[in-house]
Amino acid sequence: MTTMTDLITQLEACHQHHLVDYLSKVMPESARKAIAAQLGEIDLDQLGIMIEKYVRNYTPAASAGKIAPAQYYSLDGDWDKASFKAKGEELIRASKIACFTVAGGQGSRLGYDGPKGCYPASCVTGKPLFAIFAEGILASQEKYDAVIPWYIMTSPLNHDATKSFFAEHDYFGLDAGNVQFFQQGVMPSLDATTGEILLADPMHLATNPDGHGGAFKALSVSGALADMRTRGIEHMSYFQVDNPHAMVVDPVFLGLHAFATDSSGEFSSKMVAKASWDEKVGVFCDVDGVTQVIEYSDMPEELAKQINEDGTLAFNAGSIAIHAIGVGFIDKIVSNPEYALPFHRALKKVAYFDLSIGQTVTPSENNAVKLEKFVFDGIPLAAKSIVAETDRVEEFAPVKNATGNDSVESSKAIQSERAARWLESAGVKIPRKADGTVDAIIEISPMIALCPEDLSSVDLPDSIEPGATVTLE
Ligand code: UD2
Repeated sequence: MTTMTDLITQLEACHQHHLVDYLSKVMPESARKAIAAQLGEIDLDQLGIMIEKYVRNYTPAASAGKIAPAQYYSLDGDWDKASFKAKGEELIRASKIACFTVAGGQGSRLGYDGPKGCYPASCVTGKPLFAIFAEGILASQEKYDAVIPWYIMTSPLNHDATKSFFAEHDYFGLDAGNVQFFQQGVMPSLDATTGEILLADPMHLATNPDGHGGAFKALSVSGALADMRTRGIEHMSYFQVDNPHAMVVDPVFLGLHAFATDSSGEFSSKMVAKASWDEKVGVFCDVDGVTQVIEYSDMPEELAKQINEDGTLAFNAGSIAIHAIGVGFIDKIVSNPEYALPFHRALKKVAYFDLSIGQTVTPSENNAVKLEKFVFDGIPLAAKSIVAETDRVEEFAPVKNATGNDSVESSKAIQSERAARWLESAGVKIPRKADGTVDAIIEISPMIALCPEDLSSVDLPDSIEPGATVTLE
């Protein structure tokens, strides 16, 4: 156990003199104990190194190496989709696939006060994001006569609220024993100038979730990984909570991930052609011969804008944050320090308790450094990682912002468009406006169809009236 003297020595070594003073001052024993206990949970030697690197002596990383566009399985490419689909279906039928959703973020960008997954996102019935995925899982379990456990990573910001939401809704029809919630870790938020650990209030350090890259460690320490092993799960279908169009299990992609000769079955990804050079999605690149994602904020502008002879973007492989991850890969990452994911540094506004004045300060400018890990930094650590193209409308309708791009409104328009396409493929006449957009609002529940082919057994109308609102439940 760390003694107070050890703690003070460690704090001094990493320039946390404000906390040394605070712990040495006359203060209620409860506050001293609370702060000391939280500090005791942190690897202060390691944190000291990161404070030097990311705050006190921060210099942006130099160029990543020789960057080229990543290779990918293109949508209209000449590869045997039917055979990979059959192999993927076999994995699902054998109950070897689990779903994994990262849901540690709040709905703050949406202006929504609660876990993002509780946000009413479907275009007609306003179904919460969690309900849409739950229905997808229920329908897939039925379709493949399999059990598909669902692991949901929350954060301390929303763990209790998320669990209560599922309980209130009776797990949306899923067996509660097959849904497991676990919390990701946190990192202390740091003063951007001094590297001092900020306090949220006299009893608590200010912390932030450690990024979705914290998933590997959290899967392991929470027991979720062990649970997967017990159940015989071999691969996870990974998607973000903000994308109602994510296919909860995609047999073609899972088959490709697990069986393609250029995949080690460790970490595979889906991409869509970028909508514009500055779309806010990471880009699959080949850096010195290794596939990896360069986040949009780190992508050199001249590369992002580079175009091919036919006018398309050279770096067009946008990440929609859908992956397949082998269970064995999680072990590899968590048990080898050489595979530790790097941290990314973000400057943010963080309210803090100022010890010198004994008051909470709400800054108007960025004042803090948050350190986060990104799950896709696991990609270059896989022995062989593949990327597969998918159709944007089919699989990407993110709900991130209150208005504009990636907003509720844009997501709902994409949802209607996808439903319209599915119905058109089944012979239903769809009203369209002069600009080609659907002149109706259409929602198809995953319980009715997981893909257009599933509509073949559904009783459908011949046509939809212009301006109609239609739900297929
Ligand atoms: C993410 C990707 C971006 C692109 C885009 C597609 C990152 C850094 N960028 O952008 O490249 O693929 O999605 O939509 O991921 N989350 C946690 N814990 C955390 C932080 C985030 O669970 O500590 C979850 C969050 O709930 C959400 C997802 O990760 O489901 C994405 O996080 P974001 O909103 O920060 O990422 P975004 O939209 O900027």
